[in-house]
Amino acid sequence: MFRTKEEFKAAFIERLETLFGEHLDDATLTDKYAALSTLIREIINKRWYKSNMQYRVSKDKQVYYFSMEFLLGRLLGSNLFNLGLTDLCREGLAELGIDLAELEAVEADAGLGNGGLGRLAACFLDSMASLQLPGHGNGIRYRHGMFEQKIVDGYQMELPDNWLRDGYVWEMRKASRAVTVKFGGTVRMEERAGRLVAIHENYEPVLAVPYDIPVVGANRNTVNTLRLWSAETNHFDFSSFSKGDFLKAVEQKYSMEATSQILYPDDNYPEGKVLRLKQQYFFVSAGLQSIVRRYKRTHGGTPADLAKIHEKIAIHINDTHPALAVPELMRILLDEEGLGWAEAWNATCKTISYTNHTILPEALEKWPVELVGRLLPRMYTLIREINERFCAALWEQYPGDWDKIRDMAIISEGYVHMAHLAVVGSHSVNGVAEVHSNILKQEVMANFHKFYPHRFNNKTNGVTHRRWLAKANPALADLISETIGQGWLDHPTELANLHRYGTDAAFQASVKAVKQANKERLAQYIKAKMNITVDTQSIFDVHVKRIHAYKRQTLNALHILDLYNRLKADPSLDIEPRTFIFAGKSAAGYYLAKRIIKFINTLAQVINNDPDIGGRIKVVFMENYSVSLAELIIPAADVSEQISTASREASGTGNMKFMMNGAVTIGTLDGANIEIHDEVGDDNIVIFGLTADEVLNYYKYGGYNVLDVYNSNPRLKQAVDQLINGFFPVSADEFDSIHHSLMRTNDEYFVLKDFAGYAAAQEKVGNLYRDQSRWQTMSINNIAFSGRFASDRTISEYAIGIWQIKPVVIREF
Ligand code: 26V
Repeated sequence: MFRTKEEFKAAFIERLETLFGEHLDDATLTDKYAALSTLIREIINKRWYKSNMQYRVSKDKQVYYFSMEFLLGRLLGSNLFNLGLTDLCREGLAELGIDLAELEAVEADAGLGNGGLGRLAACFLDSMASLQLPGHGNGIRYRHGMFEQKIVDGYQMELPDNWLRDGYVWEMRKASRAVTVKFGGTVRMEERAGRLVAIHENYEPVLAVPYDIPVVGANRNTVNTLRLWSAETNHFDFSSFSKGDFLKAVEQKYSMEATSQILYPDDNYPEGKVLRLKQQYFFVSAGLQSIVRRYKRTHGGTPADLAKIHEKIAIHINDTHPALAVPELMRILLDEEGLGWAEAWNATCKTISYTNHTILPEALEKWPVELVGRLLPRMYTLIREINERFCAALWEQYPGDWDKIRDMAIISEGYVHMAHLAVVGSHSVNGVAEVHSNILKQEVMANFHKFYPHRFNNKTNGVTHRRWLAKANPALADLISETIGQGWLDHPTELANLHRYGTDAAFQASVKAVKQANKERLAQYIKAKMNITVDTQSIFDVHVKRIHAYKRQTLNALHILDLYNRLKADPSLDIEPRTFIFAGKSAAGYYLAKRIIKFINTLAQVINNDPDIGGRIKVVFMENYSVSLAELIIPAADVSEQISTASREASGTGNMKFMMNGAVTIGTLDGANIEIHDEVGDDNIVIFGLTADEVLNYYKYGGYNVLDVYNSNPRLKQAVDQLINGFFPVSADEFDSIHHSLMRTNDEYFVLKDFAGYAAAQEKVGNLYRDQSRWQTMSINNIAFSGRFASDRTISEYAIGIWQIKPVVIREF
């Protein structure tokens, strides 16, 4: 370990020599990245070992966060930050003529997630370690993460992500800890010593090999573990091989290893593929096997010991994707550890807790019974047993009410309903923002809430302020610390002390200067990547997130089109110049979302090249949105677009990241926007549109007719017509699907209904921006009241309210 800059420089130079036999002058960026990251890894490893030792001896309860996605982004910068080594390394490297930021950029993003749900899991890992909580991740080591998006002629193209190409310095393969996961085959019940036991035969064994990634906590010594499982096989079909059927032998090996090859890129957009179900069981079974194995070593392996597993272990499932944890933990306790049903069920429910992340009906997971029975025969018999017992309990409570029982059953109409399995098999069910949790209780899961009233609760999401403020926006972080001290880094609610400076002219000027520099940095990137010049004096109005109908990128785009129409009609129109920035990926098979991307790009092409506009408005669609790109874009935003149809966005987390960086939200009363509004008050946010209650009422009772709105708003009518009247230089039917989704299916997401409110809100934004002092006050107040949205707050609520775990102090060394 180096303590001073001089020691660091010496260690770094030596590392280049020992790793590559290379002198500093000859080393490439990649070599320098390897030298620095391996040095840091060694520091981490020592703390990792200590943490593991401490967890073993302290025997405290630990939590495992099961998630199909962990959208980590890059780790060098966040590890340096959490170790408190950023300044020392940056300065040391600078003296060697090396730019730390350039080294950080060498690292590939670990894009093992789609969007909000996966990034939330990554923020939670950071907060658990930083709060000294013994909490670990369990997931899949996808060979290919989220696809790389290219925009070609305005269309999204998907290229495979290859994040492991140059190796991954932060992972440690643990071949000796591999476990076997069994697929297919048959199950029969046999009586042995007076007990019915399940015998699973003729299955396909897949070897699950763990790769552990250290999760470094801020400042103190905690290093937790993210365990990602890779499917491998040591089975090779020698009989086919020796018969000369080489292909068959190799094919079987590949099919077994396929399980962890790809991340499904369908955020909130279902694709019920067999391989996805296989992935779900793969990481759930492997994770539980390794957790139980460790539990037995530490706490004893008798059935009586295992019946108390919930006293030492909490398992949290991130959405329903890991809901097979319920039957799999039952399987282990019943079949492998010899517990009886009642004890096993008691322990299982008390161990598992579940978070719901979406109420979009099409995203609620269900698997065909036939598929579950064929791929996971033992899981299927257990799910049936759980379902029968649950339905019997329902019958007790609601005798004769078949409709209700059918509605709540785990298995019905030929499907296994994963959310029902998760609710029945856990002790806590939470939503991710107040409004979302209330909709769960009152609408989507109302029957379950009546049956299990104490099981439901809310945990409003948060984001790690270390990555999203301190690291992504170092100049703002320094300014904050100079102004209110450094306490906010450990206690983010102390950001509220900035409120006093909201009207302080000097502080306003400093905040503005930081924003300006961030805008220049983003503008340079846009120029270099896309050869578009944007006006850094204009409002940077930013809409970045997955492309989805309910997120309403279309509403934003139609408003831009309307603004353009008005500027064309009246060149003297006095508007505040604006740069509209979009980014986001569409699911590969989501036709409408892909056309929305093309629409935005076409709009950009028309507007950016129209001399009449003279650059007063510009549209930019940045390709390949990712964690790293978000870190560049968000600190440069003036305006944060959070305009989902009310009730559809469970929480949103981008909204929180923008707020922390001083952007002003234009948004609907949806998800966590409502709580942001509560924190900052009416004066510091621009709200428009239908409320969640209004939307839900329309869905239930009807009463909305898109034609009424269309016919009564000529500006809106013009913009909607332009989609299909040949206005755009594309083939005549290019935007038919967008037009259809608005006009032919009665505008499911209320784009037209909210248009006038949105246009008025946008006008208000423009006017507010003109009063720069007023705007800076708003910006500062957003930063000041963002402390509640730090994931440290969220995680302490989970720790106290759901997991019942306490911090474990890792001794100083
Ligand atoms: C769902 C599905 C369902 C079918 C198969 C493919 C697939 C892949 C991913 C998902 C996840 C959808 C849920 C999700 O990402 N929800 C988002 O969670 C964020 C964190 O809580 C929240 O902020 C967003 O509002 C919510 O949309």
